[in-house]
Amino acid sequence: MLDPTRIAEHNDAAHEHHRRDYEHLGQHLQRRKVDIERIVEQVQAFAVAVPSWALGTGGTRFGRFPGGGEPRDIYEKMDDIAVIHQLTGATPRVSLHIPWDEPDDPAALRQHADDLHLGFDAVNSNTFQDQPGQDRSYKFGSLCHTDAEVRRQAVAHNLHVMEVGKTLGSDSITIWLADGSNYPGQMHLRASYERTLDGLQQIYAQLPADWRLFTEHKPYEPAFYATVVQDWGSSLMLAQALGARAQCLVDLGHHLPNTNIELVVARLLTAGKLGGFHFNDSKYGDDDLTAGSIQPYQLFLVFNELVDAVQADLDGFDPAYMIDQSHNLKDPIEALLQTVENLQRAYAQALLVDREALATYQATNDVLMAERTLKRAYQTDVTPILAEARKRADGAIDPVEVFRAAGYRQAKVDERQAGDYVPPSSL
Ligand code: AFD
Ligand code: MN
Ligand code: MN
Repeated sequence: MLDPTRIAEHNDAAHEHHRRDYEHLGQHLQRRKVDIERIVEQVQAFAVAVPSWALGTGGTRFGRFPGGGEPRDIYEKMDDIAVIHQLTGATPRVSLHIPWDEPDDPAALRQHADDLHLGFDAVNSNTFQDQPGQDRSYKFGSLCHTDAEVRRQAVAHNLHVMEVGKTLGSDSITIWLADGSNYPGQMHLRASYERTLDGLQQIYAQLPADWRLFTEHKPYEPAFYATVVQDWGSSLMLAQALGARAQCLVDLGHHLPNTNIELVVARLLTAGKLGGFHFNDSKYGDDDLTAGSIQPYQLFLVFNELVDAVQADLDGFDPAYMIDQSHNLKDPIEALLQTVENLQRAYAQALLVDREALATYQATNDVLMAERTLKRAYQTDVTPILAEARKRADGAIDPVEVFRAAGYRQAKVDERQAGDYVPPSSL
């Protein structure tokens, strides 16, 4: 972790400018009848899980350009996540991918996490790649496979992942399936869905009583013709067929261009089936770019639905917030610091929406004023609120600045030998 006195020194140096900005914003919000303190408290309570696969440099199928000082194992990944949490106060949990980050000794990993004041969010299973020594191949699918033995193996893997998760203290499993086909005729469209549901039912039957199971949809890649769980409709059908503890996970990059994702979120909320998010951003496909980097207004509109749901006290509303990004060019830690800030920004902006006024404009069909109400919140610079929330959590007023000044990455370059890091696929 970083030396806390470094963070304190940085905050002291930045304090005077920050104080003035914060006061100014507080007065501005007061005129809008918003208590800035309430917003800071809510931003402070926001937490998002970091995926274990986001700490090393990512890549595409064309290549990978690793930076130095990458974590070599899950223990070092946890160390990096602890630094992100130290600077932001907002990433207390890790979402583990198995087998990429399968711990040899889950109890020992849990102890390491405890020492770092970290916990575990959803565990992720992987039946989209073959592992060394594996009995059957997933080349033609896993839960959807025509061969019952492959399906059995995929179910067993998910049960194993849940066992690991139980030891770690997780309370949910995310299942993303690459299952699908590349050509018309290759796969029976209805039968493959039914086999998938059957496998998920076997997994769901073993789900610990206090756990949730998330199905994650994705339109294409690696299946280029038909993916079994290709859209939120398929995901919702599965979750509804499975039962109350099955919900849908929305990965922001898993939609075809121009999909209205906030509307998808609203529909899943209505169905009581919004399980959580994989935050990232994209221009074209499953690009896994920094959340809020390409379409910040969309991110705000998604959070607007979430804040609205909280205020409406919707049944079963308890979304798991997770990041799912691949950092090909940026330093992964810096990219994650930036991501956390972008998520908190969208959340804080959404908290500023004057919902009473919006409801009135909607009721009277005042289109312009309704839109302007959203824009007014979105266009408010909430930077001082984010900085204040971090400062109160003993984090940094400017996390990236402190991270760079502290020389953490350089220290890791010296300490962590290159060459041992095995990158996950670019999925
Ligand atoms: C997929 C999904 C899913 C999965 C990941 C692996 O987003 O969350 O765990 O890739 O990198 O595209
Ligand atoms: Mn995802
Ligand atoms: Mn993805």
